[in-house]
Amino acid sequence: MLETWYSFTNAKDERGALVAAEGRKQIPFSIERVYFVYGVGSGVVRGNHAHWDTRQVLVAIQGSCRFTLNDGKQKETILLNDPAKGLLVDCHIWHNMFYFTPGTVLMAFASSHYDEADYVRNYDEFLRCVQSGWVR
Ligand code: T46
Repeated sequence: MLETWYSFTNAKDERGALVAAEGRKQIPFSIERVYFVYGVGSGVVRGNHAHWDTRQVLVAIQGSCRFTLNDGKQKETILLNDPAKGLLVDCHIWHNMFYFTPGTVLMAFASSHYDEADYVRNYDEFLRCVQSGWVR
């Protein structure tokens, strides 16, 4: 099972709703980076990579999309459509996202600063990393 979810604080009252997540509480690491993806066309596939060290929690704060998680042995496709629930995308997991509905905003909390050297963008290289136990 590759699917791990974190439930955020969701404070709803007559004024609306406020969703909050804190590092090392609802997010299982210290948050070093936040970014979001928006304006993605419905036929577009993003991702198609794995990370050496970066761990992430992803949340569709508006709209929905699908995520495929693949550890080299099993693969799962997951719907993100709840602004108060975050999906763990751990390091060493090949991931891609697609079927963005119009207006979707996908927010990411990441455990490290952006570094292109942390990416494995070639699928054959990813499979070699899995085979070798991710030893550098
Ligand atoms: C994931 C999804 C949701 C930066 O400058 N800083 C950043 O923090 C990131 C993540 C990217 N960039 C630059 C690097 C590229 O020139 O933005 C461009 C697109 O990045 P990337 O190809 O990584 O975008 P996605 O949408 O394919 O993937 C990213 C994350 O890498 C990925 O792990 O889950 O967003």
